Order: sequence, then structure tokens, then C-alpha cells
Amino acid sequence: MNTSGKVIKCKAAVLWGLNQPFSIEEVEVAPPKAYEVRVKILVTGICRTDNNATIGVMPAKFPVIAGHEAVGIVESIGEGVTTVKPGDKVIPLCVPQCGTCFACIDPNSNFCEKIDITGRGVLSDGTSRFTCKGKPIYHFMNTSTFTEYTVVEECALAKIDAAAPPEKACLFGCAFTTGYGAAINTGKVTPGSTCAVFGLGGVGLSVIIGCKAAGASRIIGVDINSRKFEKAKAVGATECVNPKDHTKPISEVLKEMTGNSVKFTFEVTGNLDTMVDALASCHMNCGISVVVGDPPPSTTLAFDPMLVFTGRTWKGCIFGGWKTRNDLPKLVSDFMAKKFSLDQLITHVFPFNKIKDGFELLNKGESIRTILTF
Ligand code: COD
Ligand code: ZN
Repeated sequence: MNTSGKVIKCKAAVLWGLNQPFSIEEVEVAPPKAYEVRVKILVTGICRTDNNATIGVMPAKFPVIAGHEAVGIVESIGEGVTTVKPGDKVIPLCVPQCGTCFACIDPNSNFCEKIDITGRGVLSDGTSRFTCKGKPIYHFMNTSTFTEYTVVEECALAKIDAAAPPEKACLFGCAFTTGYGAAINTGKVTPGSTCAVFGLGGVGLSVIIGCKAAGASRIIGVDINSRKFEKAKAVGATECVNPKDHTKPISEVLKEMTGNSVKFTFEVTGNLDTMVDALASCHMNCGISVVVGDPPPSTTLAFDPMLVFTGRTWKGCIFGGWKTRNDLPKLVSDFMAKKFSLDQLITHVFPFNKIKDGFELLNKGESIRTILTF
């Protein structure tokens, strides 16, 4: 049936308010307006950032359709869209690339002005394409993938190899890209170096994959959940530490383990205290610490300025620093050429209507990535 130009009724997981459960509803998805694209979602992963939206740690307007790590097929395009066509396999981009703003023009920046990090929840014309029970439903992070169909702006789509397996390629929509890029683009990990990665979820494991690819010789995984260590070692950690097993600060533990030679640290938990711990854990002069974890909104951090006065570099990145529309298709090609494996990151594959079970596993610390299929 040709659905182009018509409203599509489909299933979506709606969050009606803060701290409310995901509710599977029938929603109406309007056709794409100019420079917009309607996408049939094939698979979507569950990320901590989605959970953070449900509890107010990631800004969002309610009611909302969350989800941002997906692969889909273009169903129809709005007027003026030239870079994708119906049938193309695509990844919705939580960090768009409009190509014209200051960040898109600067070769070293990816923080496109079209990004919705503050929870605007609407497309560029200020409206939503979703309704449910007569009420408008807000978009999330330029993507909204917990739905059979979504509408995104053309600049928030990367066209990928038609042969890429969706249940793996969806990890390029967040976990892998974010973590791998933090090591390769932001930390610029050097061969033979020692790295420490705080937080061994899907994003942290992807940082480890990046550190290994960059030639780090020692990669120390740090997590308060020791059940995460097996996976960390499977993707390249040479050893793992649980801060709870020590009375000393973790920075002291790492210093002793390595003879004060940790060059790169990565914070991948989103906790403010861990950001300072990671900073203190890299070498006092030549160390580089990268904040990957999304900090809670409207929070501030106190830290001893001596930590940076002595020479450490403290930096951060969003979505691994990639120029998303240019770089994601290349990352997918590298994956298809078997330059890295994503197998260890996927622990569960559920049908979409088991979304609540997927979040329960995440919150019990029992999953890395749960992939939901439609
Ligand atoms: N010390 C050590 N480990 C900890 C601590 C702590 N204090 N607190 C939690 N952890 C561990 C948990 O046990 C868990 O293993 C891990 O940290 C976090 O893993 P997940 O699976 O909960 O989270 P991820 O990997 O899905 O998400 C990562 C972040 C939590 C960092 C999240 O903020 C994020 O996705 N950040 C990326 C920001 C970004 O660039 N976004 C753009 C694309 S979405
Ligand atoms: Zn994410």
C-alpha cells in the first residue's frame, strides 16, 4: 500500500509524563513536511540516555516518544529532500549535520545547531508530527525511534550500506559511535599508551574498542558492577577494577597499578564524582581525560583546580566528535569490512512490545544493549 502523503497509524511507546512507564499506543504519524523524511524503523536499541529522559536526567518534553539508536528504511520524503529516497537504509542522527552552521563548517566540531539537547521536542517549524488520542506527542533528540514510523529532518539522517544488518548497525546510532569516537577523535589515544575507562556499559565498551584499535597496550576497565568485567575483557580491557573493592581513592589505586602512567581516562557513567575521579586518575601533567557521560542538567561540579594547573587536559565530546552524515556511512563500511566487531555489545534481542523488560534489564545492570525489533 502506498502510504506517501497520508497519515500513518502505527504502534509507538509513549511516555505520558516523568517517571511514567512506557505505554504502547496507537499513534498517528503525519507525512513529512519540506526537508523532512518519514522513516519506517526496523530496530532500535535501548540506551541509558533514554532511561535518563524518563527520570528527568535528560531534558525532554512530555508526552514524548523517546529512542535514538536505530536503523530504518525511508518510507517517504518531503519537498526539497535530495539526499535520500524511499527505500534507502538510514540511521536517524541524534547529532544532525546541517552543513551550514558554525560547527558544521569548522573541521574540528560536530555540535550542529540543529541538535536538540535541551529537549525542544519539535521539528524546525516548531511543531510535532506525532499525535495520540488527539494530543500532540513531542519528538526526542531529533530522532524518536520507539515507534514503527518516525519523522526526522533530512539533516538528521545518514544513508548507510543497504546490506548492513539492522540489529547491529543500529549501534552506530549511539553506543559504538559515541564511545569509539571518544577514544579515536577526542582522546586521540596513542599506540602503547595506558588508558582507563570508567563505566562499562555499551558506550564504555565502545571506548575500549577504540582504545584497542588505536594501539593502547594497557586498558583498565573501572566499574562498580563487577559483572561487567567479563565483557570488558572480551572487547579488549587488559584488566578491570571495582572501586568498591578498595578503601583508597580509585585514582590512587590506578596510580599504584600502573606506576603513575595512565595517559588517557574516559568518564562513561554520567556521574559528577566519577568525572573528577577520572580527571584525577590520568597523569598529572601529560594526562588527557575525556567526559563522555552526559551530566545531569543544571548541575555544577566542584574540583581542585590543582588537577588542571599541573597540566592535565580535560575535554569532552558529544557523539564521539563525528561529523555524523559524512562519517557514519564510513564507519558502517568499516564494520562491513570486518575492521571491528559489535557482537559483544548486544546482549538481548526482544520484540518491540517487550520494551519495559529491556529497560528493567538495563536498570538491574544485567544488559549491555537490548535491541528491539519491529
Ligand atoms: N563508577 C564506576 N562505574 C559506574 C558508576 C561509578 N560511580 N556509576 C555507574 N557505573 C557504571 C554502571 O555500573 C554501568 O555499567 C555503566 O557505568 C554505565 O552503563 P550503562 O549501560 O548504564 O550506560 P550506557 O553505556 O548506555 O550510557 C552511557 C552514559 C551513561 C555515559 C550516557 O550518559 C551516554 O550515553 N552518554 C553519551 C552522551 C552522548 O554523546 N550522547 C550522544 C549520543 S546519545
Ligand atoms: Zn544513546
